[in-house]
Amino acid sequence: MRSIRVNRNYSTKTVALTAETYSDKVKRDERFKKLEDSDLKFFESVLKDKNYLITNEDDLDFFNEDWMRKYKGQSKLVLKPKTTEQVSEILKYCNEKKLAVVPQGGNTGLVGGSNPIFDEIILSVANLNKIRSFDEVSGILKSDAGVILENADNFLAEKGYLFPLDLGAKGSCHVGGVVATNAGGLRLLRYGSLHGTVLGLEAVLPDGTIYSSMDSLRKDNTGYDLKQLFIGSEGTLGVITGVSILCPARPAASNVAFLAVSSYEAVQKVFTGARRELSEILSAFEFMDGTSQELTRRYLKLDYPIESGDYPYYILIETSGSNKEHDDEKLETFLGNAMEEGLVDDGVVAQDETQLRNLWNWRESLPEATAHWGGVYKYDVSLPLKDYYKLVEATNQRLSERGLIDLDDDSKPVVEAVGYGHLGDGNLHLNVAVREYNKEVEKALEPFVYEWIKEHKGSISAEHGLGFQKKNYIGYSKSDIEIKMIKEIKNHYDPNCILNPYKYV
Ligand code: FAD
Ligand code: 2HG
Ligand code: ZN
Repeated sequence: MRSIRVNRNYSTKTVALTAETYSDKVKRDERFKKLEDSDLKFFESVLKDKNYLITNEDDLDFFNEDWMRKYKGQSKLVLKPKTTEQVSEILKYCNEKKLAVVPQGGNTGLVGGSNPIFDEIILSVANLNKIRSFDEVSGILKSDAGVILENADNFLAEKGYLFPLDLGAKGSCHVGGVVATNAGGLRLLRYGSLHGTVLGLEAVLPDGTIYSSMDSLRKDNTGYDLKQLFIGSEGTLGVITGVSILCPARPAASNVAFLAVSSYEAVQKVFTGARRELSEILSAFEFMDGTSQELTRRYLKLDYPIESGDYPYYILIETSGSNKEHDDEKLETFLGNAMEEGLVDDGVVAQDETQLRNLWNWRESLPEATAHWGGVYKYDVSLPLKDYYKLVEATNQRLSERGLIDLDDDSKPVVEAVGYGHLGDGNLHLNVAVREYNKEVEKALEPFVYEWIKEHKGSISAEHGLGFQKKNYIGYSKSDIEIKMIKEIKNHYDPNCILNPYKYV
């Protein structure tokens, strides 16, 4: 199993307080109580161990700041309960006292959703970290929410199974965190969305009520499917404490090919060909533009995987199946045809497990590479494939017209605007790498990017969610009626709005 622990030390610059950077967007809600000694005493009595309360300024930074070092809250308290009952007691108390709470998993989210804005209490589920059970016949895993994704997958590997979601942050993000985000990841193309694979959840509602559907079965058609409300709710409806998920058998054979392509037209043809010719063994189809590769090359200080030159587009294709000989032959024929048709200019196929890992590591290093210069504005979008790359071109044009962008000129705020993503799912990651976060750049990008996406019938969030970043932009992807229904559900379950305030609801 590939393994990267998410690196958070790429910049030594201090992080500006969200409340100051975005003072035009957000004010502290004075209905929320400020933390007092009596509250701390209560939490100590629930957690029964001072180590499960963090109040030290230096230690708090890790929880207050986000992975991109773009957002920073001012929480004075992190609580790390060990049981669902403790989560319930904490939330019941916070609801009664009107203390605001931010649920936090591995803190790898990319929209500022896991960090407070003001003095909200951070409720970390990191200590809820046990695998509860695994049924080797059905493949159903029941796990605490705070289990690190990679640990869950390693556990499953020993049983011959696989967690049906994989992403670059796997060494840090939690099973509960990915469910709360409805993360997509690198193999959604093959295993589908968490809305399909999650069978049941345990979650604590803002008033302390414990909801559980952990015993649910593969098929259960009895009324509303309530767990769906929590999948992708981003910590605004309840704190997820347990996850029951259906896991597929681990494929016996995997192949990875890394290809260079000269036109976007050809990229689309390679995709349709891969779906047709590789069909059931195709497990990932990842897209990267040439400039994203240049940033990665400079960041990793390694040569390109393909040494014959610079190309405008690259593709990573993965196959997973049960019969190595069959899969090798299929991939070879497919690649031979694509080259003969002139769709692929050059390529490498991993010859062993190390090469396979290296190619995936290269792809998974892109988010770190784009953040390496001092900051990054990230837009995670769904677009029809015909328009998929046009957004990167339009953004580059806009930044160039304003004289804001230059890869080699340190006096320009923007380093590069690059595109990569899960093309197989119609999901593009537009990343604008900057030397520092800058209001002029942000004004050039927003709402321009959101308007462009709406005009081209896309979604402003394919998999990262809305969080704080897109709090004012949900209307670009949801109708007034949908927003009204979302607010009604929120008000019903969280009338005091204590859970993850100042975010998208
Ligand atoms: P956090 O960041 O802690 O929280 C995310 C949100 O969920 C917050 O709103 C938080 O309040 C809420 N939350 C967390 N835990 C709970 C809980 N137990 N109960 C209720 N609410 C909770 N995402 C993708 O979709 N695909 C990718 O390929 C991908 N790759 C990534 C690669 C890197 C290097 C990084 C840094 C991030 C990547 N992400 C990707 C972003 C992705 O959102 C997160 O990695 C993951 O989903 C968040 O999990 P977490 O445990 O870190 O949650
Ligand atoms: C990925 O696909 C993640 O690597 C992060 O979703 C995307 O860096 C990004 O914008
Ligand atoms: Zn992604």
